[in-house]
Amino acid sequence: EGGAPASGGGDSTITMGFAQVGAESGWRTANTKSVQESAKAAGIDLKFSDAQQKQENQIKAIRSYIQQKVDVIAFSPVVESGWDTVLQEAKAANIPVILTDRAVDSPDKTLYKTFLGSDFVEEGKKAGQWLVEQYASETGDVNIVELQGTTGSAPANDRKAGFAEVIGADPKFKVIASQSGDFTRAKGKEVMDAFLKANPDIDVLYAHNDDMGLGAIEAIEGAGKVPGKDIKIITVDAVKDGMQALADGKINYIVECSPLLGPQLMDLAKKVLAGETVPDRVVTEETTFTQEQAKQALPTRQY
Ligand code: GYE
Repeated sequence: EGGAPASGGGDSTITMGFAQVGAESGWRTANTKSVQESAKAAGIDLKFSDAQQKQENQIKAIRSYIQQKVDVIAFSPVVESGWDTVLQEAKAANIPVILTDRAVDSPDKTLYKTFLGSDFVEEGKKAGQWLVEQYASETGDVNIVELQGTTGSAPANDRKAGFAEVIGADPKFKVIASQSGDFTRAKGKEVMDAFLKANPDIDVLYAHNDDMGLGAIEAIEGAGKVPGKDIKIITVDAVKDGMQALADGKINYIVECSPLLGPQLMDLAKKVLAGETVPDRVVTEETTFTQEQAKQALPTRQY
């Protein structure tokens, strides 16, 4: 396999430095596995780091990849802002960068070659559309609580915005509380506990990922309420545990977000290094699941 520039250290094997967000959720675990397996399958030498959801750790990892003169850097930026300096350093070192999963807000689009991942605004809209349809004949207020993803992250910003846009068309939909649960089960439970104590009358929970929804289910059951019935639950991701809870009737609707980005990422890296032009945006294809659809999909679900 050709394509690696001479700076790669002699032979033609491509070396990729991958700076992962962390291991905060089932989605992330599946994403890491996909990246590692497809690097292996593509014959790409992968250097992998886990930033434990901290931007400073990711910046450190990227700087070390620059120092090691890897051929290509790929990363999933934990938050959207604050990347310009380190991306300029990679550019100055002639190392192409590919964004995967999450976006950066840098106005200079020459700082990276392409961005592969989901359309998170669209995911938020799908969540909102389901709600609007479910409550079409409802005339009273619909009280919603929202568990946001990691503060400042693209999926948290965009899933909130897409949802708000759709439900905003009807004033009966009231978001009575909205707080970050950092995309983890533990935080999802903790924040939902607080929501339940402060608000006796919650109709709907919108959680920006399955894991926070699953943590919230524990809080709801702990408060003596029935998840999926007393409180309707919408989440995003569709990882196994989420799909199981959906099939069991504890979640009502899941918007899919695919973590299986590895094969496309390796393909894009090879093309970039071979000097081929790649689209500056590659959007992941995904669907949505009702409880019935989850029952059907579960047996063959890959993650
Ligand atoms: O939805 C969540 C994970 O960036 C799309 O990060 C990803 C999100 C995913 O922690 O579960």
